Amino acid sequence: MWGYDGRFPAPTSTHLHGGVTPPGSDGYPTDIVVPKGWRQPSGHSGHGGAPMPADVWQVSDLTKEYDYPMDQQAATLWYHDHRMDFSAPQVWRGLAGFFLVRDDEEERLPLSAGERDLPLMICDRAFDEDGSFRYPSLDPSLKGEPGVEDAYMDGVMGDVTLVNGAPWPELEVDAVRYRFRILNASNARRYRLAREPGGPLTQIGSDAGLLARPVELDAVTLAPAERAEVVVDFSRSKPGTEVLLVNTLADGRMRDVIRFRVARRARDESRIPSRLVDVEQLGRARVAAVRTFDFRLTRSGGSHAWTVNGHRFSVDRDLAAPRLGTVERWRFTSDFHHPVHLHLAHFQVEARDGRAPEAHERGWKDTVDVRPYETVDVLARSHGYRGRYMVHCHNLEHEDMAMMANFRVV
Ligand SMILES: [Cu+2]
Repeated sequence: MWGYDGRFPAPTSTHLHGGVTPPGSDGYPTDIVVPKGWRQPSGHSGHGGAPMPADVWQVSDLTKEYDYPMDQQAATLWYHDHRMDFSAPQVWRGLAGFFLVRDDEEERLPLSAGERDLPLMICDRAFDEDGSFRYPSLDPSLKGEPGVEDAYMDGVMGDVTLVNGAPWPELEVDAVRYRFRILNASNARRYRLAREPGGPLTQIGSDAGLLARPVELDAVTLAPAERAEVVVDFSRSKPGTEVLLVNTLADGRMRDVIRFRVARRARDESRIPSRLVDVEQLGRARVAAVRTFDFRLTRSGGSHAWTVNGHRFSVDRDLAAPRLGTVERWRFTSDFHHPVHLHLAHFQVEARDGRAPEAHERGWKDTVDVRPYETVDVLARSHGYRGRYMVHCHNLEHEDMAMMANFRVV
């Protein structure tokens, strides 16, 4: 149940990111919960370009019950706002959180648990002098004109790194293994996370579940909305020393993410098994259809918009109609960094520019980082429910500026 406590001033729509969720509970952008006294402006056009008639809105007053059947495997999911044209400023202000799914298969593994199994939500934000969130909205009340000033078209970045809401925190750890469920909850910033001093990060899970086998990496790259489950072993660090997690894609203060202070030696019964879970390989499945989705900036006349196959988002246009339970090859092409997210359908990366993906990208995913002028093929299975779902860019400013499309599972 999502409900208002009287403080958040604007409508919301809650999306469970990575959830296999019925369409009425998926957080469609026009399926909104509104605060007391809210009047939805009719003719509001937003970045979709076309006026949005009053009848496209499904409005719930004050509360809405969301149905999450949870017929899915253990994974690190999260939930966040998905309101039409306003997701970016609303997530920036804090409408996001973790949603951890567990199951017996995962619980049987001898991985770090309890206080040594920690979610880390990493994001960048900016603040005004009074401590309020600073965001370049055209209308900071979130009630009228959507969008950001033109200079922020590519995405909004902050100058403070938050981990679980705290700026550049320190965490005291035992000299043992920890399992970190890392989420990039930034609107637009990408991270390449590495240890300092150097050492391995062992990735054991991606967006939508555990990997088949652990993968040892020097660094873990996360585009907005991607998750990586990583085991960090502090046992070689002497008590009293520090280990930093840094973002090697950033400079200065924004390079720092979180500081671990290794406090003491301790018993550790965890280990990382060489085989984690069975991951069905979609590469062996029959491909029922092949579709292309091109993510780029489209200029027409004096205006520009982030588009999918040349279209700004429209509630009435479906770009695909996969059949329930089938596997399709979806090819994503781009002009920029676009983290492409599918609702409902989990997928596996099949190829990047025709080459097989690296080992850590061979698990289940719901978001893939499509890099500038790259072609990414994924094998996506539309499972669970029929109905209207979305494929969109998860750079939240691009998303608000129309880089979304419907697909309909039939
Ligand atoms: Cu984008």
